Amino acid sequence: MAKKKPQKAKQAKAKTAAKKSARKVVKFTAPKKANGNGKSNNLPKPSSKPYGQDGKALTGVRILDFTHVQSGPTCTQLLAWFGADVIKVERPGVGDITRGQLRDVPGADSLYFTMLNHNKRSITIDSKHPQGMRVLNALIKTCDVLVENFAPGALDRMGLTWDYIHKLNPRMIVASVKGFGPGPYEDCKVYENVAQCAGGAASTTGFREGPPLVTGAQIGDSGTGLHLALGIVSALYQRIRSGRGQKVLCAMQDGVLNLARVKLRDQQRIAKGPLTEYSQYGEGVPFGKAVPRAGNDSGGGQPGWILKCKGWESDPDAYTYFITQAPAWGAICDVIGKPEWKTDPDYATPKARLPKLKAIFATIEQWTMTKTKFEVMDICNAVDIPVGPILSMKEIAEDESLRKTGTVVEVDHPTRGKYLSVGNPIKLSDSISEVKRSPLLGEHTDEILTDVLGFKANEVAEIKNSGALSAPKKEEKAA
Ligand code: CAO
Repeated sequence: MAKKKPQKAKQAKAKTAAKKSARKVVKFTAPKKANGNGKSNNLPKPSSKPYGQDGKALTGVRILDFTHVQSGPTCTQLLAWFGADVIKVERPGVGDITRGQLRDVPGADSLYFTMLNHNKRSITIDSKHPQGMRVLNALIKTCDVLVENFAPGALDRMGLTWDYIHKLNPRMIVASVKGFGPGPYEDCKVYENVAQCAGGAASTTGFREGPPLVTGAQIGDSGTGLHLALGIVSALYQRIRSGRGQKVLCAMQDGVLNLARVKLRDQQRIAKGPLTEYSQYGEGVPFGKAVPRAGNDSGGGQPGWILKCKGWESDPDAYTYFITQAPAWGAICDVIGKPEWKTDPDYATPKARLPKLKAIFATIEQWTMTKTKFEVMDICNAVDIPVGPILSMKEIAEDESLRKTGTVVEVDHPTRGKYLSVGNPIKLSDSISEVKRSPLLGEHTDEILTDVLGFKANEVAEIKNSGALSAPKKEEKAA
C-alpha cells in the first residue's frame, strides 16, 4: 500500500505544480512527419464540435503587446479577436498616449484608444526599473510573440535587444512596425500621413490641378498593422517546424507601397505611352514622367467617375460611383435613355468612348441627378451595372446589415458608456470574434502577475513596493 504523504508536503507540491503551469510556455508541437510537400501527415482528427465552438484560431498564443498609437494596436487587436491572449504593457500613470487623445468624455479613455484595443489585458510596467525588467523577463519567457512599434532603437535602449530576448526565449517572435525599412530614413519617427506620402499614395491621390492628397483610410497605420498580423501568423506557422522564433518587420512605407502597387504598375506603363484609361488622356493633356493624380478615375481598366445624385445641392454625400464596364454598356444606354449609343460607332466600343469619357459621364450624370444614390444603386444593380453610393460615416454607423454581421458593433465601457466600433472585418466560420471592451490602464496587473506569471504574494508585494508598476508620486516628482 502506498504511504500517505503528509498534508504539508502535498500542499507544497500542488503549489509548485500550479506555479509551473502558470509559467508554462504555450507550446506548439511540431508535426512528427511531413510529406514531400512539407504538409503534415498527422493533423488531428476533424473536430466533432459544432463550427464556432472549438476554441478560436489563435487560442493558446500569448502576445506581449508593447504597441501604442494605431499601427501596432491594430495588429494586436486582430490577434486578440482571433483568440490570442494579448497582454498590453503600458507605462505606469500614462499608458498608451491615445488614452488621452481626442477625448470626448472627460476622464474616460478616448474612442481613439478604445476602438483599437479591444479584447486585450493591460498591465503597467516601468520597463526602465529593475523590478519592471524582472516582470518583463517573466513575460518574455511565457509569451510567444512580442509586438512593438516604438521609435527606432527604443526597444534596444530598454535592454530588450533581439539577442537578449532570444536568449530568454528562443521561441519568441519579435514583430515590429517602423516607419521605414533599412536605409537612409531608418531612424526616423513616422506617423500615418508621412507613410502615405513616402509610400506613393499621396502623389497619386487627388486631382491633377491640385496638390497631393492623403486619404481618410489609415493605410499607413492600420494597413501596416494588418500586414504585421499576417507576418506574425506566418512566423508562428513556421515555428511549428523550426521550433524557433524570428524577427518580423513591417515598414509603413512598404505597407503603403504594397497597397499602391497598381500605381507602380502605371509608372512602368507610362514609359511606353499614355495611360489611356486616365481621363487626362481623353482630355488631350500630355503625361509627364511620373504617374499623375487621377481624380476619381477608376483604378482598373474600367472607366468610372463620381457623379452627382438627387439632393447633391444640400447633401455633401449625395453622389454615386458609376462604372462604365464594357459588358454593361448596352444596359447603361437603356437606363439613361440613350439607346442609340449602343450602335453608334462613336460610342459603341470602349476604344471609341475613351476620348469622350468626360462628356459621357456628364450625360450619365444628367440621369443620376434625377435619382437618389440608393435609387441609382437599385436600378443599376438590377441590370448588372456596377455602381456604389458614397456612404457617409453617419449612414455607415446606422446601417443595419453592418450591425448584423458584427462589422459595426456597440460596446459598453465602464467609464464612457456605450460606443460604436468596427468589429473584426475578417470572418472565420470556426473562430467567431466577440468584441470585448478595451482594458482600463493597468486593470489586469494583479491577475497577470499571479495567474500568468505565477509570482507569489510576497514577490508581488516586493515588485509593487519598488514602484516599478505605478506612476511616480507627485511630491517625489517635484523633489
Ligand atoms: N516604461 C518605460 N519607458 C517606456 C515605456 C514603459 N512601459 N513604454 C515606452 N517607454 C519609452 C520608450 O522606451 C521611449 O524612451 P527612449 O526614447 O528614452 O528610449 C519613449 O517611451 C518614447 O517612445 P517612442 O519614441 O516610441 O514614442 P514617441 O511618442 O516619441 O514616438 C512614434 C511615437 C509613433 C512617432 C514612434 O513610436 C514611431 O516612429 N514608431 C514607429 C512607427 C509607427 O508605428 N508609427 C505609427 C504610429 S500611429 O500613427
